[in-house]
Amino acid sequence: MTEQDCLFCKIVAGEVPADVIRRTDRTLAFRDINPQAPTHVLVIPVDHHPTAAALAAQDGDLLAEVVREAHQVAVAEGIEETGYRVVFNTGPGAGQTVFHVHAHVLGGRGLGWPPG
Ligand code: DGP
Repeated sequence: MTEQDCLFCKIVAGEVPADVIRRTDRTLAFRDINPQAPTHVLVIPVDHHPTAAALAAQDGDLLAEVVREAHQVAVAEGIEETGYRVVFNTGPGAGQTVFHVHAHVLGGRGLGWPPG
């Protein structure tokens, strides 16, 4: 399930290059082009779903798989022990700019709270 003109669908299809670090049958993890921390990886479902809320409604198992993969990224990047953050920006007011659901996995530095 892909959507025309979706940047992350194009990354899944290999039409836009990305630094892919992990993949499963249903997910892909690649480095953010504009990293906000020493580790900044995006985990997406291969299929197109616009937001975390939409994915939760349509396929909760797949959303759980995205979160499990976020944890595997943290292990692979060596940030599990020190702590890391998993963020789903949901909606324009929260800063979502790409409407193909993605988990930001951030770590490798101290992370302040509350986020901006
Ligand atoms: P958000 O603002 O939550 O929708 O996050 C979108 C992220 O996607 C943002 O941190 C920057 C990243 N991004 C945008 N374009 C590209 C791209 O072409 N390649 C990669 N790897 N990341 C991108």
